[in-house]
Amino acid sequence: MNFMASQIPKKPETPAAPPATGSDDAVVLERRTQRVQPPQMYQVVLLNDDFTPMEFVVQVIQEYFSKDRETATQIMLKIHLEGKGVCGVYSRDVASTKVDQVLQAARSAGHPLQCLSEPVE
Ligand code: TYC
Repeated sequence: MNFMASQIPKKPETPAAPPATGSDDAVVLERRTQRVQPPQMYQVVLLNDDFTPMEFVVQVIQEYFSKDRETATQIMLKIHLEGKGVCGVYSRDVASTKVDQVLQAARSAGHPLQCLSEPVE
């Protein structure tokens, strides 16, 4: 029978720091820099257009971005005046789902509202 290993075992990514001993035999733990980065976050942005009713945009922001009516109205007005506005910041998958939901709701209602997600920073 052949007992040869089919894969060379991988080295652990972050091997434990060996305790260093100083001259007085005290154990010194080495400080390591944290290498894991937080996940990239994505902001969901609505774009202004000349046709989608303000009330529809407010309702979309309330429903899909969990904003109260006043906050949703402020965001809608910012988009209306400045051309675009951030409605929320999420992980990539959640942001993508929000975009799909908003576009689906807008198309179903016959509005040209545009929505996109982009990495934060
Ligand atoms: N500009 C639109 C209007 O005057 C309102 C609007 C606001 C449309 C925000 C889209 O993302 C938008 N009816």
